[in-house]
Order: sequence, then structure tokens, then C-alpha cells
Amino acid sequence: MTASMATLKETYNREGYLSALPILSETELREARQAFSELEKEFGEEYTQYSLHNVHLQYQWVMGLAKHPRVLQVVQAVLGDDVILLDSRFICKYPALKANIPSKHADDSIVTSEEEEVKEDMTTQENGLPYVAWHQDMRYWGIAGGPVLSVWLALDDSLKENGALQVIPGSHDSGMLPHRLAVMPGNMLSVNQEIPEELVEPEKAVLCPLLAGQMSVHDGLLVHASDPNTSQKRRCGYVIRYVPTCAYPIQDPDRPRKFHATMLVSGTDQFKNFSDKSL
Ligand SMILES: O=C(O)CCC(=O)C(=O)O
Repeated sequence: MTASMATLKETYNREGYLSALPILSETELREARQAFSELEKEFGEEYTQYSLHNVHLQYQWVMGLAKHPRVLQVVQAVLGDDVILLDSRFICKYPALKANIPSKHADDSIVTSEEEEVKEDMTTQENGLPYVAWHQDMRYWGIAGGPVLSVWLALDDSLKENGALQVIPGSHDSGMLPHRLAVMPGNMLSVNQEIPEELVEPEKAVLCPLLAGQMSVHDGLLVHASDPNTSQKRRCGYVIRYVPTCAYPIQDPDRPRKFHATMLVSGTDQFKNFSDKSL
């Protein structure tokens, strides 16, 4: 590991996150944005805001992002050489006035039942602008035996006004906090979870602004959230979750995840804990 990667790892272990890491070249960014706008044209914004789930299996350019050498360099520094891609999703917050544009759904064949539920939630919530409530990713992953690391790769500038990610530094050391159903309408999380207000220390929150082409990474136990997009600028990010190969899925009704889109993206897998795609 290079000295700079060792420093990143040290910071990540202490703070639970890293931010503003440059990843995509100008050309890579332009191509990714162009390809994403093709998906917007095809599926409509209501769909692309949250329902492009695990499309690394469908589109080579998305797979290219999930396996981007600069992304993997950081992931390997934190998780070690043997890494599985667990799941991926585009999370897009559109400008406030455009939040409820109907979608065309040109190809419903990739809509899973889980996605249908999300789509329904997103359209029936009293026009609450989409936001992400305070939560820890691990609460609903159903993973044990190793950490989950999330990458947030920006296709647009992600700033305060369009709802950039906020984190509570060091909160990954507090263990798993209780979650409940979110009180405010508009929570984009598919299971609508949130950590009760009194257990979050919002005065300690740090914004993670990103320029398009940069990424942040955070630990699965880090408390994080994001506000609505109140600007006229789209905020599109590609969120990718990775685990070390020693991690394994657990059966827990509170953590109803399925891992049908996993793949080894680095090193070797001596454990084969994710080989059964029906789990
Ligand atoms: O995109 C967002 O605003 C939230 C993303 C998030 O919660 C995550 O990456 O775990």
C-alpha cells in the first residue's frame, strides 16, 4: 500500500469516512453523464431518481464505474485485496420544481417488486421533497463477518443547496443505533428508516460537498443523511457498496436484503459466501 493510501485508511478508520477524492477524468465524467442522460430519456426522472438498482449488471459503462481502478484502489486500502461488490444504485435528486414529473417506463422488465414499492412511495408522499433521513447503512444490509463500505461517486456537483451527503464524524464507533419509521414524508430510503432525532448529534454534522467526478466513502455504521434539493441543479450520484470476501449474509426479517447482483471485483474469494444468488 502506498503512503498516501495508508494515510487515507487511517483517516477512514478514525472518522468513518473520506470525502472529495478525485476519481473520474474529464472524458470519463462526460461519457458517464451522457450515458446517464440516455437512461433519463428512456425511463423518466421519477424512475431514475432511485430505481436504477444494480444496473451494473445491465450496462457496461456502469460496471466500468463500479470497477474503476481509482475507486478500487481506495476500497482495497480500507477492506483489503479480496473485495465483493455487494450492490449499487443511482441516487438522483432533481430540482425541487421538477420533483414529481411522471415517468415513461419504457422498459418495465427491470423493475423488481422491491423497486415497485419504492416507486409507489415516492409518488404518494404528499409532495414531500425527497431527502435521506439520518441512518446507518448496516441497519438494513443483513451482513455480518465484515464491514460494508459505501462509495458515493458524484456525476453532478453535490453541494449544500442540492442536498449533498452529511455525516457525523466518528459515529461509526457508536455501534448500531435504533431505527424507526421516518416521521417526515419524502425519505428516499426504501425501508423508510431513520435514527430518532434525540440519538443523532446534528450539531456535529459535516457536509461532504463533491465536485462531479469526485467520490466520498463511508463506513456502514457511520450516521449520515442528506437534505432535499432546493436548487435548480440536479444532484446525481452512483452509490456502490463493497464488502470483504469474509463477510456473509444473515437471515433477519428486519434486514430483508437479497444479494443477487454481487460479484468479485478484486483479489480472490476463498469463502464463496455470496455464491448463492437466491440469498
Ligand atoms: O444520496 C444520498 O443522499 C444518501 C446516500 C446514502 O444514504 C448512502 O450512500 O448510504
